[in-house]
Amino acid sequence: MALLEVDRYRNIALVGHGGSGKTSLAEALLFKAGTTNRLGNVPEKTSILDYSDEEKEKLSSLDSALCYLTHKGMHVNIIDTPGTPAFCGPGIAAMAGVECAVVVISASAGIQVNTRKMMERAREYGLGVWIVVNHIDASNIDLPALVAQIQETFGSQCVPANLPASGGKEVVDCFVNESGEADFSDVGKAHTALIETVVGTDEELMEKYLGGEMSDQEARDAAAKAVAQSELVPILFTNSRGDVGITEFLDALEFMCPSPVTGKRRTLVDGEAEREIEPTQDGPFIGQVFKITTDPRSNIKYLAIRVHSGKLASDMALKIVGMTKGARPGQVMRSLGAEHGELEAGVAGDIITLAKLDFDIGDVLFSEKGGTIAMPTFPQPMFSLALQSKARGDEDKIGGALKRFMEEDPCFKSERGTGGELVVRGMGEMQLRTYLARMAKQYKLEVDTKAPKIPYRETITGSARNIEYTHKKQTGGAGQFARVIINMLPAERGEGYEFIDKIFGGAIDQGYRPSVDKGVRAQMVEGVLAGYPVTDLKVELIDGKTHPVDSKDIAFQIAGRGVFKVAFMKAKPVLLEPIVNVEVTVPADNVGDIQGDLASRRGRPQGQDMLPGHMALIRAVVPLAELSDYNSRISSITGGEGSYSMEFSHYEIVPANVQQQIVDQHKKEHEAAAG
Ligand SMILES: Nc1nc2c(ncn2[C@@H]2O[C@H](COP(=O)(O)OP(=O)(O)OP(=O)(O)O)[C@@H](O)[C@H]2O)c(=O)[nH]1
Ligand SMILES: [Mg+2]
Repeated sequence: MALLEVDRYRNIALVGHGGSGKTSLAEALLFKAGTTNRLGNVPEKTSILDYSDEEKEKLSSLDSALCYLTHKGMHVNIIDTPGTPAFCGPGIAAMAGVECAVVVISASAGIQVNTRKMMERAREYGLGVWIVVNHIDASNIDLPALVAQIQETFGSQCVPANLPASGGKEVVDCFVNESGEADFSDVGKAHTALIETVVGTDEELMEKYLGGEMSDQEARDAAAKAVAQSELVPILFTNSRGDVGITEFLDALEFMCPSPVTGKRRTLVDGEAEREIEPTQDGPFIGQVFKITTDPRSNIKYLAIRVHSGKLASDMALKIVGMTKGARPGQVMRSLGAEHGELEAGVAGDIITLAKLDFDIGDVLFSEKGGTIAMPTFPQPMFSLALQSKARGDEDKIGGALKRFMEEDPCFKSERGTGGELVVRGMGEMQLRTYLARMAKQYKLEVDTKAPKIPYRETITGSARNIEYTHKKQTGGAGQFARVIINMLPAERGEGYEFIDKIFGGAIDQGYRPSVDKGVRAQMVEGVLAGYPVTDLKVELIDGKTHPVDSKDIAFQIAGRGVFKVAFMKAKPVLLEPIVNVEVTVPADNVGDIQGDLASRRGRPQGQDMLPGHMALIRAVVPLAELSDYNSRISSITGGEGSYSMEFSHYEIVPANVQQQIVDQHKKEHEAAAG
């Protein structure tokens, strides 16, 4: 295929809640445009996008998948993303590859948790948005009410671009048609609303329109721009299993979907310098990695890259900031689900695939001058499990497998937690269980799981001044001597630790002062009160004493540790605990029980929304420590119909009575360990 001009590319990400029909819509588009010669079907396990064994088993997407089609001289790249809220990572990352997020809503389920989340992320990141109301063949649906609710929730700029007609057997385009029959509303009215929203973004055009002088072409040119500027969010209707609204969707891509030229421009940041990247194929190469997948069979790592400028050829040297020697990109490819076909070059405006390169999601690859391009913001995963290898000696291999999952999913983390536990963190239990099952199947690595220790922190709320500590050792061999005097002061939350050398003269030799700092840092890692890392304080070294023979690095380190412990206990020490934002979706009848349960967990309510289908969304901030059994609790209150998600919010001081329990528990464990 010949390479196209930049403005002939369209890049869209299908996002939204699980089961809304994103994958089915993508399959219908591919089939209609002739990319595939049979219509892939999720429940029959013939979808080329839900191609992994796990996706076929769950009948749901677990990772984003790339595909493409050509239509009316356009090359359209489509990224199908998972709708399960716990797998939102790949969906958010996909936004870095496109100009337009297509938010798919099921006509029967309506606006759901992940509909809102993805809408928020897409807007925050500055993408154009389309809404697709799919599954319009479902029974017992109320489309006028859903449209009203979409407008109420997401704004009046959401207007139908077409309307179902003939009892949902077809859709009528409201951009071109000035009148006509529809199942609800009125084509004429919808046409006027749509055109007025489009011309409302441009004064000159508005005048022409009011004067009856606007050409069709002018209206079309303004439409994509209005979408790019979030002044228009077109609502399209589809039945992706029944070939309704699919052709209209494809046609609308041409004039209602922002192209790389009319859509969101990316800004390249290099230190202080910022510049908007011109999407031209003549410029130097700049692209950003937004997806990584490792083929479980061949072990080959594939990187999906959005090209923002220039042209990538296989013999170029690709770099990221900080890298001196470039990497050869190798064969440029184009992905269709699990298949990767060869491509002659990767040009600005397109999405390409490269293999076997050691880069990460978010990396900006360049040929001449690089920098960074902001990614959409990811939620901080807070659902965690501590892992214990079932077989001895597997720890390194487990670390390797987890690293691979972490590379692929920006909302999955593995780390050494409190007390050296191996902890995995994600958006929900299902996501973590999926990765652990994958690890067992693909790598034959089995683990036991338990609730991890809560990552408390220790800090101070008061100051301690002129605290003196002397370390002296004179038994046998060479002696040790160090005397230090410090002030300890609290710092703002999040400031960490600062060491300030305030010694006048030479009370402590210059060379030993960093030793005191080193000792303090070592003690901060171990904690004082209950074995948790210390944070947010300042230590001023104000005085001390050096011995001409016995003073040495180690002596001052020990003194640093010692003085820190004494000062810390005098400076009103407290424990800090992580607080999370929780969103609980439950049947409306369970709201009272859920609120009561949250209150018993020291939760503070932050508001509540009614959702369609007699459901409610409850928001609260809750200490993470109170949520270890929350999954099963919600399940039992709601008979399995409720769900929740959480994100890290901030650290807060633990209430005194709870702190006492944690300190006592630590003492008990410490004594038990000591023997
Ligand atoms: N009748 C009908 N069924 C549909 C339609 N769209 C999707 N389905 C069915 O609904 C189910 C879910 O569709 P998917 O395409 O897998 O939904 P998804 O949004 O990709 O779901 P996740 O990957 O879990 O986020 C499947 O059984 C589809 O066959 C539609 O328009 N009409
Ligand atoms: Mg899917």
